[in-house]
Amino acid sequence: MTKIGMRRIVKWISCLATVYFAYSYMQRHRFTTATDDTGGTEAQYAVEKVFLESWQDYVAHAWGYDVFNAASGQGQNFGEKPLGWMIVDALDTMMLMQAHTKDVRHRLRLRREVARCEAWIRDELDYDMNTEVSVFETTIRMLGGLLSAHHLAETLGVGTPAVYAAKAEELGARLVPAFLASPVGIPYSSVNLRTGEAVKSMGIGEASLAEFTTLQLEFKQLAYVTGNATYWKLAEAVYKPFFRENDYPAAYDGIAPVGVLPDTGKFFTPAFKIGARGDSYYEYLLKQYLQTREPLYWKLYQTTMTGMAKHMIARSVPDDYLYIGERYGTLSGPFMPQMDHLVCFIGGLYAMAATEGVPLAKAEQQPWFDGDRALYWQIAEDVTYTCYRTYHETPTGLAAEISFFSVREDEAHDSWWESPSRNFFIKPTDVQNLQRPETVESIMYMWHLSGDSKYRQWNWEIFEAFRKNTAYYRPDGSLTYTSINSVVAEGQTTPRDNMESFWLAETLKYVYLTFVDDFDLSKVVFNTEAHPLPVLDPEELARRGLVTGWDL
Ligand code: DMJ
Repeated sequence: MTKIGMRRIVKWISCLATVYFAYSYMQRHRFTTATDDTGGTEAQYAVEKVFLESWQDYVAHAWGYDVFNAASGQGQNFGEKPLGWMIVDALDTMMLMQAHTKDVRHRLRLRREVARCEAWIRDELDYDMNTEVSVFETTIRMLGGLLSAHHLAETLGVGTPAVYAAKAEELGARLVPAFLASPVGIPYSSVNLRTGEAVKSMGIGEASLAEFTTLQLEFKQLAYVTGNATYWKLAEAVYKPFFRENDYPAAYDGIAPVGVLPDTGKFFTPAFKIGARGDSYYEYLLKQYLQTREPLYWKLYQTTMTGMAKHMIARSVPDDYLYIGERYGTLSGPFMPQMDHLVCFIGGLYAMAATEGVPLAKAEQQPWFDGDRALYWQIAEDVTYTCYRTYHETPTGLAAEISFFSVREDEAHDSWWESPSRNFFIKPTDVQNLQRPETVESIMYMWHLSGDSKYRQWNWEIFEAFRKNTAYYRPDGSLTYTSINSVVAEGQTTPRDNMESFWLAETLKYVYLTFVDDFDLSKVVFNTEAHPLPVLDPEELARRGLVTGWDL
């Protein structure tokens, strides 16, 4: 080639590069503020960046492992082989970001990472292992993750649906013995993936309410994808025994204790909580209705909401923050004015119950929008505000694992941290933050359903607090993100040496979706681990023989 020819080629390449960088810069800076009413392009970019930093640090230090000890930069597995805990849980966040990003370089990187995950799932992930796993955690994270990857691969064209469907079917089949072990169909809490041996939880062997009632969205979707109605039937069979054995819901106003004996269905531990061990029982009643439109689940959900208003909801002193407490013994027994961070999903749930996923203004015009729906919306606004305040008022801008609310004007607790507004306290044992998603989840729903820009501002503020306080620089200067020991300690936060998979699967996804315009919440149902599953057509379900086989 002549010198002139060479020069021309170099000129063309540099010309193309300039156009490419100018284009991607313009795309990124189309809107100038992260919380701009018209769009969140800059915020989207910032969240993608933190996601990619977190993810690529995992890839560099612990690729394939189930647990990522982020501060020390090491990986571990739960059993003899990896279950895909980080990879499968994070995958659909990458798929969604790839579909919605406005940044060309991010899109290319995300596409490469999706392909890396898919190849690992296809070639390395092997569920034939002599390892006992939690039925609940494996269902919500792995089965849910595989089924949503299947759904997004089909609808967004990002990946090979058959790879995910095959793995989901294999995993589902290996979880089935947990259901069959119980004489009444309430699954034991763990199962060995190779031998099928099912094991009750330690001690008396009770099943946690939230655990055996948070499998239904995934098993119903699996039945739909595989055409095997057994998955559907097994998942639904869990309800009848505990309803029948305990005169539930009538005798309990719809609020159930958190412990149940799996061989009979009898209630055991008399603790009533919407947080740990109780939370997603309530969530999956509404979400099954949204997934399949079976009226039974709407009826059940409404019963539980009435009971919640009667027995569990309270307001703090001095500013009336609405929160959901705990009861012990009976439903009129001692009330604990404390709320797990886990409860903060409930704002989003109430909002979805009010509008069924369409914007509030549209829902209010529907014949079904009645006084109950209006009340659900009001509770959604109030409890989401409280959860936001548990972030906004701490020195780090991050919420603690549990907040304890004031019931008296002169309330004081030695050695507990007191919020500036005096509405809540944090005990020294509860000051940690595990990068949990529930508050940003509710705020994401409130933004899409109300269009009120304050919700974007709140999630931006929380995201900034995560970015500042959960970022950790190792001694070699490399960056990671990790849970922290205290949200109230002054100065530098200390890391807990763990990046939970729900940081990638849920927290960053929900913050991200807050800044995606026009995300239609009436088309998908997020499982409790933020994996989006499709809303199913009732007529198609009936044609396939997938219908509810029980009633109250
Ligand atoms: C997640 O695994 C799920 O959201 C679950 O339902 C509750 N806890 C964590 C996140 O906090």
